[in-house]
Amino acid sequence: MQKLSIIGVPMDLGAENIGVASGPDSLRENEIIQKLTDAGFKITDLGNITVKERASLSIENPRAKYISEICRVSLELAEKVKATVLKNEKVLVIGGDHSVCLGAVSGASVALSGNLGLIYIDAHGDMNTSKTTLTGNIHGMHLASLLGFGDKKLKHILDTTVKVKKDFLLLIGGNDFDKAELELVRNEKLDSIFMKDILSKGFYQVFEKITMLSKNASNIWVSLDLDSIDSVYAPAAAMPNKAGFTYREITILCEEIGKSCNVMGVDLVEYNQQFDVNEKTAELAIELIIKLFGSNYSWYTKYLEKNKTHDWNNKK
Ligand SMILES: [Mn+2]
Repeated sequence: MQKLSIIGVPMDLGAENIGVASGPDSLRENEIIQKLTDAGFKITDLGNITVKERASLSIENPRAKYISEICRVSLELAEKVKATVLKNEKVLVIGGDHSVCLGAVSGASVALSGNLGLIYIDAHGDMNTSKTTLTGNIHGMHLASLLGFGDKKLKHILDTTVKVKKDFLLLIGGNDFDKAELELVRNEKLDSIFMKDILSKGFYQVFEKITMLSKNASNIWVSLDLDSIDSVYAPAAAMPNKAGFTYREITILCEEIGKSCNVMGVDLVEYNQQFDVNEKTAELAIELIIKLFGSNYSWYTKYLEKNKTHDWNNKK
C-alpha cells in the first residue's frame, strides 16, 4: 500500500488576512484521512507546523511582509518534506496560503536532487519579487523564488540550488497575471496554458503538455490553488474566481495528471472555511487530492459503494 504523509501548515502570513489558517484542521474535520485511507493509501498525519500569530509579529519589510517567519516556517516544512520523500513516501501539504508551496517544493526538490517537475494550477502567477510586487504579499512571490528569481532569503530555503528548473514547470489555468509576471513568462519562455488558451484551443494541448512533462521529469509535484476553480464549485477559495475551471474540467484535469504522472507530492492551498457552502469546497478539494495521487473518489464511487448488493465475481 502506498504510504502518504500529511503535513498541515496553518499559515496565512503570505496573504492579506483572508482566513486560510484553519485549512488543515477543516480538511481533517471533513475526514480527509478516512477518505484517503478508503482510496487505498496508508496515511501518517504529521500534524501541523506551528506558525506565529500575525498580531505578535511586525512588518520589517513592506515589500515582503512577514518574510522572517515565512522563511522559518518554510525551512521547517522543507526539512519535514525532504525527510518524508527520502523515505519514499508521498506527501500532502495542506495550507494555509499559497506561500506554503515554497517550503514544500524546496524540500521535495532537494530530496530528489532537482529532478522534480512542477504542475502549477492557479488563476494567478505568484511570480512577483520584492521589486515588482504591488502588495508585498509573499503568496504572490514564491513561484519566482522556486525558479531562482528575487529575494535570496526566499530562494535559498535549505540550500542555494534552483528548486524548479524552468523547463520543469507547467502553469495551468492562469487568468489574472500581473504585468511583471507576464514579462517573466515571456522572457523565460515558461510553459503556460492560460484559461484563454484552453478556451481557444481546447483541453487536448493541456493533456499533451502534461504527458511531455511527465516524460522529462520522473517525479511531479502538483500545487493546487483553489482559486483556479469557478466559485460556483469552490466558493471557499480565499480569492473567489468567477472565471475558473468548472467541476467537470478540474476533476478530469486532476484525474489525467494522477494517471499520467508520478505525482509524489501535492500542496492544496487557499481554503477559507468561512466561505464554504455545505462543505462543498472541502469535499471537492479532497476529491481532487485523491485523483491527483492516482486513485479515485467521487459521488459516483460513493454511490456504487453504498448500493453494492451483490458480488458479481462471487459465483456462489
Ligand atoms: Mn496562488
